[in-house]
Amino acid sequence: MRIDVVSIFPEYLAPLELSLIGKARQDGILDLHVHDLRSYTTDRHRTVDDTPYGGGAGMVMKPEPWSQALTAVAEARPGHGGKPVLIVPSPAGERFTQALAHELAVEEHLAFACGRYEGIDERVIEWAGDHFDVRPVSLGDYVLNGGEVAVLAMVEAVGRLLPGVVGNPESLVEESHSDGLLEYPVYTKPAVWRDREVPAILLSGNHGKIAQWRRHEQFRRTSERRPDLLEVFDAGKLPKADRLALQELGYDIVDGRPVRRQGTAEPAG
Ligand code: 6GU
Repeated sequence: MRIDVVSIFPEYLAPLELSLIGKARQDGILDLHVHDLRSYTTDRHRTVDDTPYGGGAGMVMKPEPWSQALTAVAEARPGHGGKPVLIVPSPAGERFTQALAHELAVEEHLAFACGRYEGIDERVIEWAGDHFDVRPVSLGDYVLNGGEVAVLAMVEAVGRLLPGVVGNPESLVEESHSDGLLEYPVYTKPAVWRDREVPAILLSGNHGKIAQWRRHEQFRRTSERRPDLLEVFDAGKLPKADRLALQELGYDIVDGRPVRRQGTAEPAG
């Protein structure tokens, strides 16, 4: 996969040289390029922003440096496939999810346009549609100063799904959000630490019981911490043990979705 990132703070992306993503680049799995938006300016001051039409606080990123930078990125696309995907990090975008990470992981070419200030002139986003499949994307409902930190998160989430990046691909199966539930709690040695014991079932050697306990913990945690995930969880074709686990936690399955039984308390959280 090729990834291009355009930013006025290219140094912000330095962590992408580290750890699994850095290794993927060394191994030739990920061809990642970071571009300084200012190198696409033509004035003496390398200006990338200006005041907003209509007034208001802050500055807006000028269109021309962006069109120059994105044209260079579009021309660098590998192979002769379709349009590359252009992710525009923004709190006003669609939510970034594990499902979107999987969608992006099969693309040949991704580009990220890191806005700062109040954002990029909207005409750039429209124009870019001629060259890219444009997707404004948000990490969540809070505001960052710019897209760079969001890009670090998204490149890591996508990069680790590329074949050969995570050593043991089974690690990708049993983790939070891979099946719409949060992950079960994990423990390692010692078996007793500061008077706290590891749950006895995990020391039993009974792998069937352990799998059942972990599944129950997934439902319990998701119910406590993320009831919103459980509301949309597909409980239509669950095995008997999973249905029982949900019932013990106070849920009935109605039209294939877990629904909190009348009279059961909100989970503590
Ligand atoms: Cl993707 N960008 C910015 N600037 N702020 C955010 C965000 C992205 N996601 C949440 N807040």
